[in-house]
Amino acid sequence: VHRGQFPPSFLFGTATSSFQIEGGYLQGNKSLSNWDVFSHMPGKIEDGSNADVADDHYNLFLEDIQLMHSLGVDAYRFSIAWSRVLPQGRFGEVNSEGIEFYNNIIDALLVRDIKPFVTLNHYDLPQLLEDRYGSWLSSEIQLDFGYFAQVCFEAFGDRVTYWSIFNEPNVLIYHGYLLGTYPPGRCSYPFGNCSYGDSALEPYIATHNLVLSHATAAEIYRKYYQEKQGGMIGIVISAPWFEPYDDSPADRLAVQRSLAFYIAWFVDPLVYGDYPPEMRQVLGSRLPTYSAEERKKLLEGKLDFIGVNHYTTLYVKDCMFSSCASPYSLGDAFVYLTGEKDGAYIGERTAMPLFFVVPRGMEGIVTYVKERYNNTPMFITENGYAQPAGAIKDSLNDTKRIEYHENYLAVLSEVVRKGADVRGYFIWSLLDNFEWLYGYLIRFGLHYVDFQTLKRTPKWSATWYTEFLSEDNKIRAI
Ligand code: GCO
Repeated sequence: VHRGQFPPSFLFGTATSSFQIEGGYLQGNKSLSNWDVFSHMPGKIEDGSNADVADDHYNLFLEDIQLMHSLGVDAYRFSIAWSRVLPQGRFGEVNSEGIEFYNNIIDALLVRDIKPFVTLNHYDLPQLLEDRYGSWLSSEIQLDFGYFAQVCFEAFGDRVTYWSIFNEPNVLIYHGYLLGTYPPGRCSYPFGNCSYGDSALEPYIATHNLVLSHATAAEIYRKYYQEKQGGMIGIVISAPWFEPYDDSPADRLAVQRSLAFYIAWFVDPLVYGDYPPEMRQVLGSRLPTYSAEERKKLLEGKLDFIGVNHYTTLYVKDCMFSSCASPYSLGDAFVYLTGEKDGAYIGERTAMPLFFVVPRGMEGIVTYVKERYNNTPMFITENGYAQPAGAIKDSLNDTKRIEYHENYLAVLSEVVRKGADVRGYFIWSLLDNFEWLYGYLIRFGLHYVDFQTLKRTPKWSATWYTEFLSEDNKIRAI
């Protein structure tokens, strides 16, 4: 597979997020984020690590942009740390050092002809907003998020034209409010990592405020920036593919419920102005409703693109009629997710739990999003292969990663050829980095990072990507 099999304007890039790479957690007037605080709590991160330093990208960003330049990417997907730009949320000043940091990144990208593809929220927020009013559980967050979005559009929008308002809100909600495994570490589900309080509605409330925060940011962009800056705004969603465990009507329905409870819950409101009917059917009035005014705001803000983060495919079993709820269920969806059937895995296992190599899943998910959302433009905003932690000598020859990308890209090029409006593909990740719950135990990078010396070394996959992206391959198309 080579880039000539994709349309000439198709963007290829790499992706990162601020908390996972920046470090510098107290540098440049930044305040503590919810993830700073959470990762410092004992027992939350598997290897007992934190991201105080991480890849030290805060200090080494130029070197990292140089690595991207060597790869020959068209675009770079990264996120802005809210706690750097507005350390006190809307209760304090805009931090000029934070603005300067991201300005430097954006300018360094542009002189190398790399397009910035910016995420406003990749899970992290100033801890102050958690302490003061409970972040996503309060409608007050809309004011803060809207203000943060506006500050970013104003400061960077003259050069940034791709805005992902949220990254994987579905992961944020499931981990943060159902399982308690991400901040704020709340459980509304009997199988979570903390004691089960009387809080079964919290995920629905938090999502409601998050979706309305998106709508607020979109409204601000459409009203004040769209015409002048001409950018696209979208959402990025964690989007596995699901296959029925048994070819039974119950399991096939369970697949539809999984897609609704995991993906459409967050995307339907931003396209159709309401939650998915499949969810309403199960939840009735436990699911909040949008007022006429909110619905109007949602519809006017409408997404310009949907970002699909795709890594894995899982089997889905129905639990509505047989009881099988576990941590691998999607809350109230009455489903059970697994990668295993009859002693065999759905695809090759990777170092990441539940991440299996199933290239056909790319076709499944892209086709689902295309059909459900009338071929709204899409980007594959993440796709990547997890290696276990290991010494450099065992990590550089990552032929499995190369194979993974080749196979997923081959399927993607077919789906695009068949008419899916996918406009770009980002490899997760440029660098090995802080992998949330797993700390430094799992490596997704095209570049190996020695977390002692911070030295970056290209893996074989970096060389492969460079070759894949080469001009010769671009020309082969014609
Ligand atoms: C996200 C993802 C990334 C992860 C990657 C591997 O929120 O976009 O969680 O940050 O590092 O998906 O798990």
